[in-house]
Amino acid sequence: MKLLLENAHIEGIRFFEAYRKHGGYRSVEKALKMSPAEIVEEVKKSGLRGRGGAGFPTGLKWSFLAKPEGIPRHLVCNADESEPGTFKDRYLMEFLPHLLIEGLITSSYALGSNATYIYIRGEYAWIPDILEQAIQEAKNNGFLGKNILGSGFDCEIYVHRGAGAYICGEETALIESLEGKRGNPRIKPPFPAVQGVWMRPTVVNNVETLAAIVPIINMGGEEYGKIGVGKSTGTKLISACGNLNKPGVYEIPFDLSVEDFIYSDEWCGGIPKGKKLKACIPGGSSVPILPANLLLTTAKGEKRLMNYESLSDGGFQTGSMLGSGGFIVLDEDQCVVKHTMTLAHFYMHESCGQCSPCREGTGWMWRILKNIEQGKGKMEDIDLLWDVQRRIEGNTICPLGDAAAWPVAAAIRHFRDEFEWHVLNPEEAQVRNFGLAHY
Ligand code: L3W
Ligand code: SF4
Repeated sequence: MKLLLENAHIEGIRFFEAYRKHGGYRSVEKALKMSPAEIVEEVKKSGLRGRGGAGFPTGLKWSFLAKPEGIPRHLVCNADESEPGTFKDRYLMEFLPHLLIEGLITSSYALGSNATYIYIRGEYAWIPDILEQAIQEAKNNGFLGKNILGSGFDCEIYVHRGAGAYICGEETALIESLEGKRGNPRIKPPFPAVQGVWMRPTVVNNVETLAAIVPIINMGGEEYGKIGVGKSTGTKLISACGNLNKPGVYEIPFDLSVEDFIYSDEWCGGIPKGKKLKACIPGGSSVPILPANLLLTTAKGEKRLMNYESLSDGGFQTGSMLGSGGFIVLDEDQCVVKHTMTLAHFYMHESCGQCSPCREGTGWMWRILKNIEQGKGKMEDIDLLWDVQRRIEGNTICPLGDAAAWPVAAAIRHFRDEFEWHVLNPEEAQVRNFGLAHY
């Protein structure tokens, strides 16, 4: 069942005319006849969880929004999709911009936001034009601007371009950047729901989350909540990449097994050249890597499914996270140490530098990993690396610290023999490391 991408392949669907012809903007017409509180109730009933990575219940987040007398409230769409391996929001915005705008209008009405912002990743340089055209078309047809469809509700949507910093995807760093400042995360609480943009109550939601508001309003929250498994309701966009025959963006049902997703021709079509599956990062680079056996089967010996609960079954000892849905597959030829080193370099580069465990720790992790990878490491470096990541996790202002620590911890936990191999076989390790001179 496709709830988001059903019409993605219709010619001209990027434009208002075709989008409207195929049922677009019905949810806005319906929503404007409801009260804002009724819409929040529908979203609560749907069980929708934030699609940016944390999986926080959307209806609950909306109900936290403070409503002080006379102070404007804002909705901000987090389109700063920068998590390595994650490109599903880009697909939505590029091919179905009106789906996002439709979701944004209804959500703005529900939350009382008359000025709504889309904060978009700087590297997605060609997408703001697509979004701005969709906004203009919606406005020309009475779905945005003053007195939308005669309801008395006014709403403008502004597209704000980021400048290419991963940290600006963290909601409070995004807010700082939107205000024109350096994108440094704020300490929470206060949460944005109480003090967000310009210290006004703000809801920050991911692109896919806001697009999902459209089917929720169209079919009703209760019906939406019946689709899926347990607390994983609806459907999920997955961006699949790495060693796969058919990488791409897929809308999956939550009862799909990881095995079917990788091997079935309907989905990713297996691994090129019939190579063996070595490991996978199922939810974007920040979540723990899993070796093939733990990826396909849970600790209880059940088939692992592509949903929030099943992917995290067993905690970080035997499980991982659905995260942002960036599904990265590694075949038997890939080196986990090299892979972990590359990620460590990314987090070091993207750390905003406010807290010392993250600012210093990410650099230390990269340097130790680089030594091991290049065959210059010692056995005790593996324990030192473990110690450094442990001192970062839970000791920082924002989740980037955790996100840098978890991949390192999981790589050592599940692939310690590979780290030891690099120490014991320095010459072979140096040969394998060719091509990484720039590090
Ligand atoms: C009001 C409370 N609001 C929580 C809100 C909070 C936020 C949401 C979830 O990190 C993760 C990160 C990445 N009153 C509240 C409240 N909220 N309690 O709920 O909060 P939180 O802290 O659990 O998560 P977060 O700060 O949003 C997101 C991980 O996702 N990730 C994804 C990274 C990158 C992308 C991308 O590029 N698109 O997704 C992947 O795993 O590491 O841990 O809104 O305000 N009492
Ligand atoms: Fe900045 Fe890292 Fe601290 Fe986050 S954890 S606030 S990125 S230094």
